[in-house]
Amino acid sequence: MQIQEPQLQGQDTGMQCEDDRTGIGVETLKRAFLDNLFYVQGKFPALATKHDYYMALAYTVRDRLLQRWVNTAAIYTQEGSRTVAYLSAEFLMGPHLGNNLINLGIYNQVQQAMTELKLDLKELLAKEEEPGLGNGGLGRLAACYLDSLASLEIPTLGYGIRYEFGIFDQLIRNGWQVEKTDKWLRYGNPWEIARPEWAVSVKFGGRTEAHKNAQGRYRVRWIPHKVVLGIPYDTPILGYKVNTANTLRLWKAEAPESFDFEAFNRGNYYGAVDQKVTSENLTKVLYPNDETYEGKQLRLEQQYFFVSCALQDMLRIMLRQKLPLEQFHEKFAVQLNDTHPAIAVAELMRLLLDEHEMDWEPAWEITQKTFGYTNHTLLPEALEKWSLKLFSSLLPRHLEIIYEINWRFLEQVRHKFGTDEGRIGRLSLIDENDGKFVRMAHLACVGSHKINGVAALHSELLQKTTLLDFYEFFPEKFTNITNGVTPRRWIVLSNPKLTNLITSCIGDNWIKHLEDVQRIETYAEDPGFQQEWQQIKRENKVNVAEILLDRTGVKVDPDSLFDIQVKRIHQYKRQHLNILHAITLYNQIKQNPNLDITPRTLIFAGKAAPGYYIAKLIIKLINSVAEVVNKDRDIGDRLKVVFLPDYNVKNSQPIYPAADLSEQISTAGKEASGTGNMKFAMNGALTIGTLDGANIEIRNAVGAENFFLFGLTTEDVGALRLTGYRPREYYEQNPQLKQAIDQIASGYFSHGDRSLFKPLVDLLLDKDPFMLMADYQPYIDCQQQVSQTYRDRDRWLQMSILNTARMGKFSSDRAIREYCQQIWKVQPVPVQLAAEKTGDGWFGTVTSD
Ligand code: 26W
Repeated sequence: MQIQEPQLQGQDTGMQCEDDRTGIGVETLKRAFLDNLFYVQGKFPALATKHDYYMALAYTVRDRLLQRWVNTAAIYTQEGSRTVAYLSAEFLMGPHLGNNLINLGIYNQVQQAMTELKLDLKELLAKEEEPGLGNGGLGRLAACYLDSLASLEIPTLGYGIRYEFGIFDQLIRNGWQVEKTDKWLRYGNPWEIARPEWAVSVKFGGRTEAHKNAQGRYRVRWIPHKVVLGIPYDTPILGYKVNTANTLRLWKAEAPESFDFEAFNRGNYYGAVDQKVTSENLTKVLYPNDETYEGKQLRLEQQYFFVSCALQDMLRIMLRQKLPLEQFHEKFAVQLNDTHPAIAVAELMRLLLDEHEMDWEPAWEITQKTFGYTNHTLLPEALEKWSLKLFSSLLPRHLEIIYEINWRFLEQVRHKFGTDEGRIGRLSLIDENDGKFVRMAHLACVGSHKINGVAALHSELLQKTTLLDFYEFFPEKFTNITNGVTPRRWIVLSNPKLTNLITSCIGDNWIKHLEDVQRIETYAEDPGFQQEWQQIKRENKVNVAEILLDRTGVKVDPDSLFDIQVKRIHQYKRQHLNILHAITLYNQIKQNPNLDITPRTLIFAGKAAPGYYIAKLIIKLINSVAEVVNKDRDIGDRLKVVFLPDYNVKNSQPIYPAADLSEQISTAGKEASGTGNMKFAMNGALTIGTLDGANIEIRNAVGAENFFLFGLTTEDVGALRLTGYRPREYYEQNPQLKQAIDQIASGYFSHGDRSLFKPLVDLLLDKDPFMLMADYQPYIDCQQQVSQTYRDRDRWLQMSILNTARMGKFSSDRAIREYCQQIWKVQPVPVQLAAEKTGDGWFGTVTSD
């Protein structure tokens, strides 16, 4: 067979002068696509796999991004723009292709081009391996914020870690979670560009030496035990229908030389290669713990590694732009996404003091003005603290700097409050209660000018409890910025049908200004609109029903109420409360086989941390209940329980649009914000929830009458704890609850095995740390309300429409505007396409550094 270079038959319609690398006409896209298949993948259609086609399309789209990316960098360099640096150990970006098609505004053209080539765009989109470089809420929030920052034309660099293995893939075997490594880079990543020319060195271990410099000043030199190279990999982050393409810069660890030459020359070839392997281990794998801190050395190494890379990179940018280091805080607003990057406070001090010979006072002023700190959790087990032993062996110089920061800080505390040793012990950066530890949240608080929580209740609780002493010392630092999510991914990309309906009524301005979606309120009682709304929800449910059948073998009825809880599996999120409801419904039907109840499909998905035994047991319980319920002929289509494996960004996208009911049932005071709650409500699901996190603000926004509220408040939880909580009493006094628990304990759902769920049952009856027993009956009653309301079709539809209409506040665009105004003090810098600006673009003269 003779292979020829790709050639298309026929004429380009209208746009014959389009550049093959940037044009967006359908014919041009087809030509560019086949061109990339040939020149990048080295394939032709007869041999190409679906994945080859995906890659060819990804490169075609990337080509169309590059002009914007390069122009953005050029403008920022030329204007020396003030820049946000978002430091996060996690970025849960999700697949890039679909999002880039939306943001470029070429989804329809590309779909047509693929159709004309007899390819299905949906199938190609499904081929993308998502970069799962995060655990859950915190990592996904970082991704939504990058989308909004670019869409609002704010100069931004996202800094993080290029984990070779992201969050594990979840398999379900015999009802149990099984973890599989996530080899997301296996077939290459078309969205990143390595920039080895900007590599930096990061030191670890060793010792410090004090000396006097030429001016007779006290200086410290750090003599490390090892050095690791950080190689940046850049991914463009395009804003929605703007020319801004910001950069996500992720760092990979490498050995400084491919060989340790000394060892090599001694004939120790394997020893030499070993060092390379050890260095590269640093960025091998994401820690899969969510909300549980573990004092693992490699985790601290990862944190320091990426933070040092990021700060050195910012210093390089300043030097290149010939800005004096005294202006560091004017050039960069650096945000710490939780305490994972909090070591940045000590590292910036070290760089300014030791490497750039600045004095303490100006260096400290710059540092404090540079950083903002976002707290994402109140759970005590999530607060990071590192043992002095580990810390001093890995970062000896940083420990000295932290001691000095602490000493000066506690002097100020004494000055303000006198010698109140209790208070000083509580505020100290060093925890001496039970062994000695560095408290990372304290370092972040002292080293930042602003500290924020992520929902109104969470920020209030931070100030009243976890960070109370800091709040009393510098109240002006504290603020709240309620989380938001990007409507581009979570409505436009995930729910195209709803997007078209809304746009056909009010135009498409709402995609950039979600407050505008309020204008659909006038249609909330319009029968024609309601009819279309219902039809779309039904089609989205049919889609999920097909996915469930395909992945689990369970057939569900799209006309039943889709009741969905998807999120990390955690005791405080109370998936097991939801399962108690499932068992209760099951028992009600069994006791009264003719019971006329609202048919429901309960859908669960989420990963458990591999070492979190109880969470894994909850997954097993869900699957065990599902097995009994789904095959019981008495139950029929009135109740189904399904656990969808491997919850991630890609798998979640069809879920939100298909929900009737969103489960947000955490114990009050435990969920900092939640963001899934927002994605559901935006897509017209009604929420059943507690007064926790952002639920409170969602309820205020959509109206109490359009929200199913139940359960203890934060105050109730505190009071009940104080008066002595006795979970077993609820069990003994409530026959329905007793029956459900007894069934779990007796082996009803475990083929007679009474030991399987015993740890869970004992925990609930004896300790019940998250108060399921107290909230059980109010939850069941509230679910009864849900079932009643669902029967009133018009009422339900009206509530659903009003939920979507009133969710404008929860766009990440609003959240980012608040960060820009309150914390970062940064302005938009619009980018024009080069051709619009000057004849020859930004690249008139060629220079090299
Ligand atoms: C050190 C172990 C560890 C790892 C991750 C501790 C804590 C975390 C994160 C802070 C956990 C997390 O993702 N928190 C979630 O952050 C979301 C975004 O603000 C909130 O919406 C969720 O309520 C919060 O649980």
